[in-house]
Amino acid sequence: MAVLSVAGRRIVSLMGLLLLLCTATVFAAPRPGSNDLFGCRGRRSIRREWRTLSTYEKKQFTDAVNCLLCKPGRTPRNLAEGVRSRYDDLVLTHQNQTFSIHYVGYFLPWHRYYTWTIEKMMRDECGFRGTFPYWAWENDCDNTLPDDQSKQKFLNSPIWDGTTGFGGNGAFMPTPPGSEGGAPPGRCGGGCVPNGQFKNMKVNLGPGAATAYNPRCLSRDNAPYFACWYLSKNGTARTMKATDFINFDDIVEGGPGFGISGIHGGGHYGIGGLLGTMGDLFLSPNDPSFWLHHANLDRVWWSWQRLDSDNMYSMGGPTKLMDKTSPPTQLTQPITMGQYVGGCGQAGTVTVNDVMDIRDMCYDYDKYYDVNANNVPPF
Ligand SMILES: [Cu+2]
Repeated sequence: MAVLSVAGRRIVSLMGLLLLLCTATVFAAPRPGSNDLFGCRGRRSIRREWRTLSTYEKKQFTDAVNCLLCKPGRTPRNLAEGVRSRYDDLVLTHQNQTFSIHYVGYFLPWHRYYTWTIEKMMRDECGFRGTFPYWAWENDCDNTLPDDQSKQKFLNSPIWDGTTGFGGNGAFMPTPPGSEGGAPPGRCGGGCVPNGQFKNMKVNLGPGAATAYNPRCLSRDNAPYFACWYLSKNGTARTMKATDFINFDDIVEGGPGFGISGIHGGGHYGIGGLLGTMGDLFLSPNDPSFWLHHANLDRVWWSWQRLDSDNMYSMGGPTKLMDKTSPPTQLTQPITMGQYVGGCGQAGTVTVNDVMDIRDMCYDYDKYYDVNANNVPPF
């Protein structure tokens, strides 16, 4: 073995230092009283906004998603014939639980654990060592601009970049007769995603709750005007000003109807419109932009939790879909991803209480929203 010169050793140690600086993981002392249910072993990864990632970091993320799209699924065919990939296992879990995880108090905790689960699968099964991204949508939405400029700003977001990003809008397809009621105002796509890192992916399940094998393209039907109605800075600020969890969840989820969609529906129907994958309540995780949107919803919730110690473990809201007379959601409610999702060592079933503090789940965010929806350092 060659002996390194002093200069050579200096280069090696400089490389080591650079590697250390480049890694997305920080070491954090476990919080007192936390039981390391999620196996953090003192490590915490810090999620960052998509456009602050380097080209290399973006590729690490999209490669890991593509890896899950290529690995064989584990759900037996007799349970869901359409499942082909590990990614489909994840989509199926969302499809199967759709009516119990939306428009209920349980919505935010369930989707927090779901997003944590894909990150865990990417790390454990696909060797992902990168940064999990979020989409700070106000960067692409400014409803104080004239309509045409606001639309162009949304469509030209680096999120949709045709090379490094999630790809652009589908070609315009007219609203099919009879489905006008499901079309968000200003929808302008509907066809297959034409470029980007997921251009060739196959959507195997759906539409809706269907689980037969039905391979087709990933589709997008952007509705920029509608999206920015909710996702401009003032929509997030309105959410951050919620007075308690029930009020907060109500504003985030809104209701059925394009006039009351909230920041959750604003992103789903703003990206997926009527004919796009993200607009399908059951199937939306099949569009990888789902994870960017949900990571930011999670960041809004976490930022709101951090505003006040009363918010941190505040829970409630209906246990039955849109039924405000149903019993309130409790911290003891179990959350499950089902038998075929997650990996070695994943806590199979956790409770809402377990996912209330994301520092126990081995991650945090580089920036939080303040009450006026400015991005500020963690507080
Ligand atoms: Cu969902």
